[in-house]
Amino acid sequence: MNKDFKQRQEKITTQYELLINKKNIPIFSVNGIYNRYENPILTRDHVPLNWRFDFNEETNPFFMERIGFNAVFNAGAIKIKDKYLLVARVEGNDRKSFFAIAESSNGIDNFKFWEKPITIPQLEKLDTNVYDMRLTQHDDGYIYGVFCSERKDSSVPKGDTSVAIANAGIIRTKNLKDWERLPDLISTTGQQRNVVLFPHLIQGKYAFFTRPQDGFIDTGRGGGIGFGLSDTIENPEIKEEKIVDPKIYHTIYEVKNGLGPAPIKTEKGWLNMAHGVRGTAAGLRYTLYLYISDIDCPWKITHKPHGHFIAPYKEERIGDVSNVVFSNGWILDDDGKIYIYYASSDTRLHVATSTIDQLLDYCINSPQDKLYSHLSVKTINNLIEANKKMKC
Ligand code: M1P
Repeated sequence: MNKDFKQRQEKITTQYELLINKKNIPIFSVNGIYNRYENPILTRDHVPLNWRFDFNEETNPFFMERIGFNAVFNAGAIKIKDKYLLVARVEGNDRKSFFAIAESSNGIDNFKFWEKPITIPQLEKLDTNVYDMRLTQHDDGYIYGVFCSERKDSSVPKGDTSVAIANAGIIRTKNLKDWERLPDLISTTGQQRNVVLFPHLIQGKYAFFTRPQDGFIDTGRGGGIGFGLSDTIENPEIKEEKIVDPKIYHTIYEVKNGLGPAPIKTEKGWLNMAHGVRGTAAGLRYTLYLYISDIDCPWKITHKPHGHFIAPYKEERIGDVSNVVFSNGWILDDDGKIYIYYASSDTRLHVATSTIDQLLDYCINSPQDKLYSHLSVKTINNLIEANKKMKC
């Protein structure tokens, strides 16, 4: 056996084993709302070696990587039989994203990919790219995966090779292994990304949070996070969308927003996590925020704390698309602990933990955004005055 081949294979395998078995440690939380952890839970280096290297010395004498991966991020999440499962967005060096399941027994470290990525069944119109799957365990017995299906816009002039159309693709399964493809969601409001299915029927129908948009990047008149109902899931169609959470001037969701994971039903209403996007001189900044909406009328927001809940921090700020945090997966355990899976800068995936009690307290008791600087100062002064009384 070629010495270099053997040495490289051994070194790379040892490093890989160390990485995927590394323990993760919570970082003390000053804000007391959630805990970050020391290490990202999935990166491109976690992609299994047999997806990347040809282990045959005759065909790969230099033990070179044959298939390169660029990033692992934006993951849907679900817990089944005590296993924390993530359907991660894996992006190859060829810029194509696909989905792959990674599993851990504690939700914070030792995530390992299943044997092979998910093969998404194709419709007549093929998906050029797929990403950001939201998982929903529905009362009808299926686990649904709603994701963005991206295709070239064939209506633009021939030389324009960058204009795309985004739609909500839908697949379902009972075992996360055999997936059935349903038709893409039809809506009357243009393109769709960040579409999320509720776990229960609402008014006897399949209910979705949507994000109507005029163009592929620009939401334009789309207006914000929408809500709509479909009579069936086999032929999903939303005929009317209400805007639930509009984009607003000089907020963290001034440019656009979009729902994250499937909402969690709580005794105070639906707990929702979304991303908000604002413009800066350095480009777009994506942060995460929470709000509660009414159980029977989920399009009515009842509590919404001011500003962001999680924003890019330290090394999270840097990556392929810098200054971004994005989340499309969380898991609520029976004991009330919540695992929030968020990605930083379209490059790597992290976990933060909290509890349902902490997040409801945060949503209900944090001040709202009053939309003007002088009103923010008033809110701060109210707290200072209240704290003065505590000292007496
Ligand atoms: O690059 C940041 C994010 O951009 C898109 O989100 P939105 O549709 O709200 O702009 C998505 O492509 C997402 O995957 C990505 O993380």
